[in-house]
Amino acid sequence: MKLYAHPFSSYCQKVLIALYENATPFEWRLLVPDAQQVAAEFEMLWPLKRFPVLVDDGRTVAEASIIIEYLDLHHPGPVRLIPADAHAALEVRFMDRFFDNYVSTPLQKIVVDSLRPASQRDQYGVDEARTMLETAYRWLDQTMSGRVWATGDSFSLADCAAAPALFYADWAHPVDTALENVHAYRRRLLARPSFARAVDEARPYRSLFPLGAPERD
Ligand SMILES: N[C@@H](CCC(=O)N[C@@H](CS)C(=O)NCC(=O)O)C(=O)O
Repeated sequence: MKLYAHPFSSYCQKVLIALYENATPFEWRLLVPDAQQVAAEFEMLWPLKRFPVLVDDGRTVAEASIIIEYLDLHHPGPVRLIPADAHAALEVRFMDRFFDNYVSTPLQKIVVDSLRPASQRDQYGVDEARTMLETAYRWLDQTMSGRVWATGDSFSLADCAAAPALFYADWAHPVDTALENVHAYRRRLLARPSFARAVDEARPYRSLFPLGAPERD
């Protein structure tokens, strides 16, 4: 399998966690500015040019959640990231949507806006994104009460989504210190070996964070 990805990208880290959880072998196709051949392959595979993209036996799989679902179906390992029970799987997919739509999406809005020329910035949209993050953090703090992982005791697809989302969201819009359940969950995610590895592999790229990476994590 080949993974078109960049180590500092949050959605790529989401998939890397799944791969590392099960020690699934794959070949990196590193999307860096001077790798023109890789970029050309990537654009042919997925003209929408959002990464990561997985290629397995001639089949192209895009969208991080779908890649993880695909891995669970076609390359399962000891850690099942989608529960076999359909009701439990629904809850996992719901929490995965929560982290993508209400943490990662506003996070991306803030980060991408900061890369625009000053005259083209969208202050209204950024304020909306910050408000959404505040609401999401508060909801998550209540939801995580008594839970170890996003849906309870088992690590899942939802935790793959949560780890990079909360990691970078706390950099862009810090989580209130009063939200202890969110902070504790974020720390547990950082201590998980699969995510710790992804974070370590991305350390050389921290200067890419346009808002300035804090001296922590
Ligand atoms: N919905 C996509 C989002 C992927 C995404 O936004 N990836 C970012 C990197 S974290 C990207 O491709 N950025 C490049 C761009 O926006 O041009 C998924 O779940 O995989």
